Amino acid sequence: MTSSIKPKSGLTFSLVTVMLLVAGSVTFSAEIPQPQAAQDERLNGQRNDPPPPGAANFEDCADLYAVLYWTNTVQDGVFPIKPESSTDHFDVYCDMTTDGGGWTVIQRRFEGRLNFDRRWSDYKTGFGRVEGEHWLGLDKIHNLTSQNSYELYVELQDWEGNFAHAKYGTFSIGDESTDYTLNIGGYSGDAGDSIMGHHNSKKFSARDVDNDRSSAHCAQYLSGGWWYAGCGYSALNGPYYQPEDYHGTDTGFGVFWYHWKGGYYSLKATKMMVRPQNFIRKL
Ligand SMILES: [Ca+2]
Repeated sequence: MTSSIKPKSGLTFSLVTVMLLVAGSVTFSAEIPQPQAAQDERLNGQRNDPPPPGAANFEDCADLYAVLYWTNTVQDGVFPIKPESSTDHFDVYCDMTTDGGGWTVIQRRFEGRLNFDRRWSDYKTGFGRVEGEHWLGLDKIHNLTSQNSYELYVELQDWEGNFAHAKYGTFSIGDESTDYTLNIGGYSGDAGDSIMGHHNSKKFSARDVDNDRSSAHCAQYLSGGWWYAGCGYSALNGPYYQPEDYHGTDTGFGVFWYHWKGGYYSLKATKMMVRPQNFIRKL
């Protein structure tokens, strides 16, 4: 049994086999990625080395959470997963602490160093580094959310140090043939609902693809890909502004969530993450 499981930070890792005794009666084994020194990492955590045997046993971070729990190593970090319908494993950032943990992060922004005003192909495959600011990719989000019934957690932070969240009991997106149509419902939280009421059942748009329901091109107008209608009440992939560079309506739209801070407040940080509805918080 190991007690040194840590989030991996590089391309390579070894495997540690851990025998776990569950509920005093059922024994199973699980192989856990073991970190090594940081190595070069390609865009979006894509690997160019073949996966070690047993490396992709986890369908998502909720799947992995149970193993970390029983080895007393629960912490946030980067881990490889492989959803059922994915052909390859890939790295994701696992939030194992917010609201009971087990969350697979699909979008994160907090410093504005990564450009989100991108083309369809980038939103499809993902961009950024999963340990930092990134968009996981629409194909991966589809593969994740199509293997089970998933929920979505949106965490927002303003420049005064306040946090708010919006949680949706239902969240999935279609595949590319549907233009990644959004299916979302079941709002709860303290941020207000700025997706479900307006953006549900809408297709994704990017700067080179206009699938919205406006005469304008919302993804260009708001400078980021999203499930726009006409255009909408949220744009978490909008342009990132430092507070000294943002002056409300004079500047235009930034990273906004209308029902918390209004349309002319550009947020400091955002995090979107998914988890199966049947995740068991307290093992
Ligand atoms: Ca349009």
